[in-house]
Amino acid sequence: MTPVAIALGSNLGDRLAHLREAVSLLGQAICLERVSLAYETPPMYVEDQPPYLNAAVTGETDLGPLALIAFLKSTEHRIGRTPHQRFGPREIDLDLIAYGRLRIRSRGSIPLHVPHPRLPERRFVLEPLAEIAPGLGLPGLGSVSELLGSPTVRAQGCEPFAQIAPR
Ligand code: PH2
Ligand code: MG
Ligand code: MG
Repeated sequence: MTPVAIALGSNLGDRLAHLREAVSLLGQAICLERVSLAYETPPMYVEDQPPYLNAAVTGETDLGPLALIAFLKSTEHRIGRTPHQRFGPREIDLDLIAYGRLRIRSRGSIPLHVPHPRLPERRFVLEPLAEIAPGLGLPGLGSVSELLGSPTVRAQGCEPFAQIAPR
């Protein structure tokens, strides 16, 4: 079993229902350990879109990294994700943040990057992750709580919104 961290986001339709369904489906292939609150966050990169709900989960899985990424994609599909522009609005987004201590930087026909390369600039990923795994080390990037100390990150909005899992 390998420890993994996954970031969740939704800004279309019933955002909270999408996050809850995602957590329930993720449980089919990941032994979930912790589920963060949902946080409401202003959209980054493409600012003309609705606010997001973001969250994070940690757990352990028997899937290899490629199988896990394929599982995340198929789960997005099952929840009803439709094609959207890069950084644009989406029903559900499931991003692999960390897979054990694995570090991949591959620019092949299918680019593959673990840990997620834009993690250090995203409070909407770091804050939920800090709630459930503050000491988590991201290979090559530092720990979650270190990254969250950056002033540019701290300047971004991120407000607790609701509980996802009844735990
Ligand atoms: N996801 C994006 C682009 N911008 N902004 C916020 N606040 N939260 C997201 O999950 C997000 C975003 C594309 O993946
Ligand atoms: Mg994303
Ligand atoms: Mg994604």
